Order: sequence, then C-alpha cells, then structure tokens
Amino acid sequence: MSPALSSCLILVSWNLSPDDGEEKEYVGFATLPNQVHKKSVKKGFDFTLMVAGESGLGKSTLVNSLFLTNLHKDRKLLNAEERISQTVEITKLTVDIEEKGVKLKLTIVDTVGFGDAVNNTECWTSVTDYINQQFEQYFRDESGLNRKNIQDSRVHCCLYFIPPFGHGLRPVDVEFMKALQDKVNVVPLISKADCLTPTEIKKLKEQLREEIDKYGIKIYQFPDCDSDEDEEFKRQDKELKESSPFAVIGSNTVVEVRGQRVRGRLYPWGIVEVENPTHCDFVKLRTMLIRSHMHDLKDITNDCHYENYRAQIIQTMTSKMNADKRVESPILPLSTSGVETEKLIKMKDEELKRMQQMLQKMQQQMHEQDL
Ligand SMILES: Nc1nc2c(ncn2[C@@H]2O[C@H](COP(=O)(O)OP(=O)(O)OP(=O)(O)O)[C@@H](O)[C@H]2O)c(=O)[nH]1
Ligand SMILES: [Mg+2]
Repeated sequence: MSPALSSCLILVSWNLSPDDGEEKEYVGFATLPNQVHKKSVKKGFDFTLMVAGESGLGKSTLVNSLFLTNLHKDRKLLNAEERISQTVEITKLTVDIEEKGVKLKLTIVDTVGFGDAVNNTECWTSVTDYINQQFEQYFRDESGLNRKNIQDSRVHCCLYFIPPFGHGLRPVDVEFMKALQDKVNVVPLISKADCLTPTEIKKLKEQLREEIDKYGIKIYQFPDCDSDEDEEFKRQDKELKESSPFAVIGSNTVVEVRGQRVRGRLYPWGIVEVENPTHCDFVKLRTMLIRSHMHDLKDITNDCHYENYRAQIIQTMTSKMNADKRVESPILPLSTSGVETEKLIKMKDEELKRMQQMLQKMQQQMHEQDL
C-alpha cells in the first residue's frame, strides 16, 4: 500500500522561551557556505533527512531537538488494537530556516509506527518505496524542460534508530538497513542513550560495529580527512569517526542547569542534558549532519545512490526498447543550421516525450506487479 503523505510548511521560531526573547538557539548551519561555493548562499540549501526505526525509540523527539521544531505535537496516539493493523505511515515536513543570512530548506521525512504490527516482514517497503519515488521524480524532472529549477526531494540521509536495550542488532535491524543501504546514506544511532551507563554504551558500540561488519551492512562512511587540514580539525574528525554509531538522547523540554536553560530530561535523580558531550553524542551528530558532512551526504546521494538508480532505469528502458524492436534514437550531428536544427530539436523533443511515456508505462506496470 502506498504511504500516506502529508506535508506542511512551518517557520521555526529561534526563541527557546518566547517570553524573555533573550535566549536564542542556533541550529548551526550558517557555516554551510564553507562547505560549498558562495554562489549557493543566495539560492539556499536543500536537505532531506529521514528517520526510521521501531516505534517509540524517540525519532520525532530527536528531530525536534536537532532542528528546534515541534513535530507531531497534535498527534493522536492510537490504541493497541489500532496499532496492530496500522501500516507504516510516512510524514513529510518542510521547514524553511534562515540563520545569519544563510537559507536552508530542510525536509524531514518521519516514518511512524514500524514495529507495532505483529508481522513486521518487509516493514521497510514503504520506506524504500518512498526513496525510489523521489528518485523517480528527479529522473523525470531531469529529462524535462525545466531542468535548471528542479526541486530536489531525494533523501540525503537516513538516521536508523537501534534500541538501547537488547543485545546488539536484531534481525529486523539487519534486514531494514540492508534494504536501505544502496538507496540512501544510512547513519545508525543508538537511541535513548540515557538508559545506558558509559561502559554499556562503549560495549554496545563495539558490538554494533562488529555486527555491521559481519553482516556486510553498508552504512555511511565518513570521508577521509585531507592531510593538509589543521591538527584540531583532524582530531575532531578522528573523534567523530570513533564515536560511531552515535548514542543519542532527545528531549522536547527545556530545563534549567547552572542558571542556563538547556534541552534536557528531568529525572528524580538528576538531569540529562541533550547537548552535554559527556552525556551523549547529540552534538557530534548535529555537527556531522549540519556543519561538516551535509555536502558530502548530498554528493554521495547524487553521485552514487541516484546514479545507480538512473543506470538501472536506463538499462531497463534500453532492453525494453530493444525488445519492442524500436528504432534507436537518431544522434544529433555536431553542427547543423537553420531549418535543419529546428527539425532536429523537434525530433529530440518527440523522442524525450516518447521516453517519458515509456517510463510512465513501466512505472505503472511495476506498481501493478506490486499490488
Ligand atoms: N529515556 C528517553 N526517552 C525518550 C528519548 N527520546 C524520546 N523519548 C521518549 O520516548 C517516547 C517516544 O518518543 P517519540 O519521539 O514519539 O518516538 P518515535 O520514535 O517518534 O515513535 P513513533 O512516532 O511511534 O515511531 C516519548 O515519551 C519520549 O519522551 C530519550 O532520548 N530518552
Ligand atoms: Mg514519531
């Protein structure tokens, strides 16, 4: 069944407490221009982040903490009976944020409810279908006439939530990540890290790294650091790599610690601070996503995952064309003039149209096969 999509546009308020209007929280993407050419600053940046994993692991809470949004605050919780028959629902939320003159169009794709049903076989299909649909859309736009203004809705990163309890990866985690690995940059996370002691976190991280290796799961690989980078940068980069998979904590509430208002979780025995590096890897994750690796995540999406998809589609189309004994498309001569050029452009347009129709036909057939 196709996922239910809903989308809305919200503007983020930067004030943690609107009453005092003094304290401002920054997401930190204003440093993005350092990653890419200045020209992009005017146009702004697009980034699509997906969260996936079992229901209740804190996906929405973490996204809220990362981007200071308030996802699903009006959500109606389903009762156990409703949840058993519930299919995976995908919610898309677009947030336009601006920081120090830098614009970021952030799309958050939140997958809700996986793991609630008794039978979770292939519970990842709606997620992989969603990723494919975005590739499909991009492919269609790319072969259209308005190629310069394509809205890129491809998923650039998927945060996959692993439960802190239990003993490492469950079969469903292995299968889920494997289903995603060739379509999107998968970043595994240990959720609700406040349930574990530092020693337990260290042990679980080691175990997860071993299992990811053992099962051949392809997660997002941090690029190698340039040898001419300064020592401090190299140290931070090494620390980032060694901390993977990040152990994270999320919170929708603001608490007061040492006279400062911070995102945290208040327990009878103390306060867990989301942004305290000694409590969890939240800051490392945010730095990686927004400050240091956003551009690389986008590059890999385009050059690797999308290219694979594109090659596959073109191959299928070519075989189909050959099977239908269609005549190969005429190749445009290098130099032509006047009426001749116009004629060839017309022919090329017709050819494009024919390819798009064929693509639509193939997609329809694929959908029919899925049903
Ligand atoms: N202990 C702890 N609880 C958390 C953390 N993050 C979220 N929670 C709590 O876990 C519950 C579920 O959080 P959600 O963010 O709604 O979980 P979700 O993964 O989005 O769940 P679905 O939308 O059903 O898939 C809430 O009561 C949160 O307050 C965390 O880091 N630690
Ligand atoms: Mg949620």
